[in-house]
Amino acid sequence: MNRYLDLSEEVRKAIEDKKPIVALESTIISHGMPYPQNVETALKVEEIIREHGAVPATIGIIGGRLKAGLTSEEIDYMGRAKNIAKVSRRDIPYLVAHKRDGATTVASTMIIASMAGIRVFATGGVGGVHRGAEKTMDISADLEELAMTEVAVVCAGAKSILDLGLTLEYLETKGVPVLGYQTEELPAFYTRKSGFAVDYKADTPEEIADILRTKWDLGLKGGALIANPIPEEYSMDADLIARVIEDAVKEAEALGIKGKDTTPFLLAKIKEITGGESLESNIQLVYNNARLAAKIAVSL
Ligand code: PSU
Ligand code: MN
Repeated sequence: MNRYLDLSEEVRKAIEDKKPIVALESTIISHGMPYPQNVETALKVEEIIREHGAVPATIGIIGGRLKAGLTSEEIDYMGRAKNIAKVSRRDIPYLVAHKRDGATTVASTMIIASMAGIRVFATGGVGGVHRGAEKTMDISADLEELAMTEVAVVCAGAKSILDLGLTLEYLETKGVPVLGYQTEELPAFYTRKSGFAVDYKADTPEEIADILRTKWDLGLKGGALIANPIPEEYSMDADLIARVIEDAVKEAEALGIKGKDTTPFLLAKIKEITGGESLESNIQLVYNNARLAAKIAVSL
């Protein structure tokens, strides 16, 4: 075991007993949702994973220790504390060396999950190629991580704050399979449709587990993106959300928002404009992804 890594008691026991484990990220807690909904959601997600026969491992960095499995007190702390850094791959050494706290993104959650031997991870949305990336070169490190680290990420697709077409092109170049769960189309987070096709449709968690096992048995490195559409009853009006995102992207440009602040700024703006509706959709799609991830982990 890596000397910088701490396992929670529950995760340690699950590894020992060879039980299925699902990783969860903490940027969604510290930067993705307001308090107290962030903490309530994080705890409920863990409960859903347990109900489906797997063990949750919420991942983060506390006092410079990489944590696979946070206690409910630690989750509450990550949800309440201000100034918790958003941590991607490049930030890990600094935070660990300086014994700081950090909320892990998809990329850094994959790294820590992989250190703990965890292969399945549930979240809301992944980072990707931003609109205008041909100029800004703003491409999330999440995509590079999917190319190199053996973890399958279950998400509800990606928000159209990103350029979804370019994101798919990037994933193709990097050899990352994009599997649609019971869909041919890449979902766009708040909505079930995006106009872009996934690489392959998979109809059951067992089929997904089989494809993942085969990929890794073949010695092909890297992960996979599992796209799980938001349940119909919680999906939002496509025109409304398109307009809101358009406005948010324009405002970010006008304010000169750059780098790691872009995604949190856009997410906060969308929430500000659409109020509780988008938050409720966001929460429900995370629950939906937790259910699917637990089933895939059990099957694996
Ligand atoms: N997209 C969402 N919700 C999120 C994120 C992205 O819809 O919470 C977070 C995730 O933690 C993701 C990170 O890994 O933002 C990507 O940030 P960046 O674009 O700066 O790589
Ligand atoms: Mn970026």
